[in-house]
Amino acid sequence: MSSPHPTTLKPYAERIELHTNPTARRILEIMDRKKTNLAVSVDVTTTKEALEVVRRVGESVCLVKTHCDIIEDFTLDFANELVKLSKELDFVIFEDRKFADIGNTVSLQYSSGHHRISSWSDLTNAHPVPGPGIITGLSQVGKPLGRALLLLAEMSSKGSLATGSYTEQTYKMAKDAGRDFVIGFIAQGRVDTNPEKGEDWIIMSPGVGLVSKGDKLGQQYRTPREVVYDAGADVIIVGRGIYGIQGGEKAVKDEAERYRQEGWKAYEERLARK
Ligand code: 5BU
Repeated sequence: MSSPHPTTLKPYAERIELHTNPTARRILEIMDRKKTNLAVSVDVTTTKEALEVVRRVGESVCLVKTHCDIIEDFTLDFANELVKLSKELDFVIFEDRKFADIGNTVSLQYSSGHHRISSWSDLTNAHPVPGPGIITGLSQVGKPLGRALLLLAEMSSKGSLATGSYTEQTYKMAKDAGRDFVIGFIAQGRVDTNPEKGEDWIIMSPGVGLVSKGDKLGQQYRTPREVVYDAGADVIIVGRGIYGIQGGEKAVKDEAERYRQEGWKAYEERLARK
């Protein structure tokens, strides 16, 4: 058996000092303080439902992930309410925008338009496919605001082309950019192979479920333990497994707590492997 990835042996709290980006530091601080590596993806289509889910799961999560372009009645008032809840309930906002264009266009998509993502989202993500200009374009907008970026190194969906040398080059692109704005990856496991001393990346994995193994559109699920203990990811991202649970308000809250406990147990067990 190969030895565990060095980052996976460090407590989240000890990794804070390895980051200069304020959002990265805040994520790790919250994870440690609230004992949670759970992110809930709030993929509902109205602001009312979205705020309801956030209020139910807020205490159990380190991050709330949004897709602002699926919300029919999105306004900046909604975004402000989300920011208020993120302070009250202590979580980071992650707009899963998956930017994928040239630097100039993504900087406009990030700062402007109907959604003004950079004004309310602490963290966002981008496909590396256009090359490093996408990082430069987004960082011009986000870095002065203390925001952070994840690169999409892998995806959870069946048949994804983000594998092998694409994933390796994504890691290299992040290293070349430095860790003041790019703080990690969306990936299915540790893509930061052979990290140097002091190098630390936050890995977040979607495609997590305790019950279902997938959906009819190519999504594939693994359990929190497979993601955190076996694959060494830092944050589990759960959508339908939590907000889609039947049974009303309390069921959603309880299910978030169940995933939080599963994710945290897997993290504690991975630390104990030393
Ligand atoms: P689900 O309901 O748990 O399947 O939702 C997963 C969420 O994570 C959803 O918002 C996706 O857009 C997002 N996601 C994903 O599922 N897989 C990926 O590789 C990436 C994002 Br990147």
